[in-house]
Amino acid sequence: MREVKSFCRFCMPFCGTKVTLDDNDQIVSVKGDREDLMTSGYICFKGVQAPASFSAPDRVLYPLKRQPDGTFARIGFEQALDEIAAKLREIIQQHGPEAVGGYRGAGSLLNASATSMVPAFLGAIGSHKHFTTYTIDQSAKSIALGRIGLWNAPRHPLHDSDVRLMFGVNPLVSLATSYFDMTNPTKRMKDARARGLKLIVIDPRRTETANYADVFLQPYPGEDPTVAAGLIHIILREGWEDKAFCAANVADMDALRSAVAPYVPDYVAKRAGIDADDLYRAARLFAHECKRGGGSTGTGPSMAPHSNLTEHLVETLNVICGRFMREGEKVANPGVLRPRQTHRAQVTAAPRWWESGYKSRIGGFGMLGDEMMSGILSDEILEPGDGQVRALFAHGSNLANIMPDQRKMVRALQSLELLVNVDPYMNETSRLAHYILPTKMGYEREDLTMFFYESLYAEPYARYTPAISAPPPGSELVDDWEIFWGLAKRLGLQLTYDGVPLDMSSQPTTDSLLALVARHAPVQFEELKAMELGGIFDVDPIHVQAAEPGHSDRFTVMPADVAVEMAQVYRQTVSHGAYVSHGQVFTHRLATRRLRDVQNSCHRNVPAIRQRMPYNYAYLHPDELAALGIEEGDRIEITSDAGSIPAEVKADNTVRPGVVSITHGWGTLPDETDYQRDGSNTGLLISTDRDLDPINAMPRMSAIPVNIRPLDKPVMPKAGNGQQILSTITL
Ligand SMILES: Nc1nc2c(c(=O)[nH]1)N[C@H]1C(S)=C(S)[C@@H](COP(=O)(O)OP(=O)(O)OC[C@H]3O[C@@H](n4cnc5c(=O)[nH]c(N)nc54)[C@H](O)[C@@H]3O)O[C@H]1N2
Ligand SMILES: Nc1nc2c(c(=O)[nH]1)N[C@H]1C(S)=C(S)[C@@H](COP(=O)(O)OP(=O)(O)OC[C@H]3O[C@@H](n4cnc5c(=O)[nH]c(N)nc54)[C@H](O)[C@@H]3O)O[C@H]1N2
Ligand code: SF4
Ligand SMILES: [Mo]
Repeated sequence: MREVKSFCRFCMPFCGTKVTLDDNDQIVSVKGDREDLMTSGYICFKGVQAPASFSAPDRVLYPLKRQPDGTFARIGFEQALDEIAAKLREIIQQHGPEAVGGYRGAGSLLNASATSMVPAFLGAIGSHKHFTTYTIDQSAKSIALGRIGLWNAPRHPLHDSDVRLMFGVNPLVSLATSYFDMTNPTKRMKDARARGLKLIVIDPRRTETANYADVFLQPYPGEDPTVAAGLIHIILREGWEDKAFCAANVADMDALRSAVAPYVPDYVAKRAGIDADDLYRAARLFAHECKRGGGSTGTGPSMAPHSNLTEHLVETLNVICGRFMREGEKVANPGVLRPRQTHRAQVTAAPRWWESGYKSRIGGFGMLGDEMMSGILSDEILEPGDGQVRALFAHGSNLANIMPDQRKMVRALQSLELLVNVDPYMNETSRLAHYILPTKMGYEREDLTMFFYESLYAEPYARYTPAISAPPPGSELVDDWEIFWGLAKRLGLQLTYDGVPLDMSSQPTTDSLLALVARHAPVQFEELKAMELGGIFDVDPIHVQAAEPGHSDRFTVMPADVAVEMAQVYRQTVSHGAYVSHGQVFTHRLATRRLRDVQNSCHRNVPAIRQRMPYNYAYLHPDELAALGIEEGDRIEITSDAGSIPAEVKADNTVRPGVVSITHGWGTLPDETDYQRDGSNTGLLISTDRDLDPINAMPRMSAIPVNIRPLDKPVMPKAGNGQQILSTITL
């Protein structure tokens, strides 16, 4: 037995850990590491349960190929790549490069050596069909910046902010927000509060984060555009905006004034179901009493209807209150692994990236960076014609479980000529794949802290870890990148990896790829490797520079398309308790949420986690239970205009009446799901045939109008299916 330091890679903060290994280098236990530079000993239950995750019975230990009868048989890794390459060659020859697609999820985005591989591979093939979870998550953030414009210097860091305004984000549970601190957030919150940070939280549930709020607004889900417009209305009416900043940097204050004019506090309060005085208190605290720190959103508003409008208005709050760093201020985190940038106190006018360049054949959607919109992926696969996706790589994404409109996504995956799932587990997507190429997991591979969101750390921090544990005995597992490099080599493609052409004649190593990722760091890669805990590289501080002489770009806070949507939202008639959606009437709104012990669809295979949480409960206020004549533990059916799911009820007085709060990532394949065993999949309540946002195809994934009906009798378990490995986990 020995103890080694490393970091967990199950979710974004990459908590520093002390891992006990047995003599075969298998993980025995995991603890938080108090000496970790960022997380100071914090660890969650998922992280502690890593030994069970790494040795879970549904871990796939060697490559598998689906047989004609639907079962899987072992295949050698090289043989699998040969066959996949041959099939790809045939598909590309017959249908062209656009017939090949790739999808990256959390398992790819948390893997520093491999995450650039899918875009590199598709780029080399010449296909645009690159998707990630970003466009079913918070891509509204890019749309807002794309329409308002970008400030060329950072926002105020947490330690130097006197206020934060949070719409539908719960960093104390999700440890993931672009504008708080994901490392040890409860400690960060307590420290910040002790220092005097003011907090405003807007959420239909009194969240763990809301418990620290000075002002807590608990609106109905889906009313964020109304609430944000109301805040702007009050701020402009009272003259609390940063007038000098607006005069110098905003082009269209008058258009903003007229767009928010109708959003008077009484209208907003009535529509959102909040108190007009609380709205005023929030506006006053944010804009008048505090001067540093801004507003941000999370998945709640970004999944509800009008998500791009909400994000636009929240960013507008930041703009009109001038909540950006100014000339002369020191940038708290100029980055370590990414190239250092010059920061200037100036605006880049709205780039509206998606309006030029490639447009999708389905719906004519543009691109965000090199990504297409996930909301149309199923149709890109199902819809015949030029450019139809026929071969798909799922890289670290459990598409068959987590995609909205689950039934349609599953149908699409089943229709593919080639589905390759690059994933360590026999999950729902694996069960539909032609090939499952299992990979090493976190502690089994060399890694770096994630370079593309390193700016989310409070300080310029980076860390390397060696592979500390061995893959399970008897396994044949590879590092994820080997799959894409091996296929590119077979197809004669030149990969450009993180901007650098790779040598395709001799196979790289994980370390050589990580050295490329770290090529901009202020220390040599070998030096970084030698720093057991990584480092905070506060070298050559960067200060915000003055605007370039003559620079005249301005923010556009109320462009015509946003003004049209503002007016549309205002004209909507909303009657709470009787929501109309596609001709049907619904009583409640469903709000999405995250739970501490699971990460999307992951960790359901850990027995200790299932003991705490056998399925995804529907959380309802106790008054709702009384009104529905049900008790905690009873089953309900939740029905939207797209489908129905069963759920067991938990009484929860933090949830606003009128709302059902339930998480995604549960259930299994639609026709095989048995609630008792699997929980239920909220993706079945979402349609991607309609309700897609016109810019980023964002589906309606929160604030979904639903009806709730008590189920007379419990759903009886169906006979187990031997192939469903998940079912072997005892609840
Ligand atoms: N433990 C754990 N951590 C995770 C994840 C996980 O599954 N488990 N998932 C990871 C992922 S993929 C992501 S993207 C991040 C997301 O991180 P967050 O965005 O912080 O996600 P949540 O914790 O669900 O917080 C969303 C909040 O929005 C509220 N909400 C729902 N609908 C609305 C609405 O219409 N308006 C408003 N104002 N609020 C609403 C919910 O009540 C909830 O409190 O978390 C990451 N971290
Ligand atoms: N209804 C509804 N649907 C949602 C959401 C919602 O709130 N409501 N949230 C959406 C959001 S924000 C997101 S980000 C998505 C999440 O979508 P995904 O990212 O697809 O979700 P995860 O379940 O986290 O899947 C990660 C996968 O990576 C695998 N994995 C783990 N480690 C590795 C590795 O080292 N290599 C490889 N190759 N794979 C690995 C895991 O086994 C797992 O299958 O779900 C979205 N879907
Ligand atoms: S929060 Fe938990 S799962 Fe995420 S990195 Fe830290 S220990 Fe791992
Ligand atoms: Mo996400």
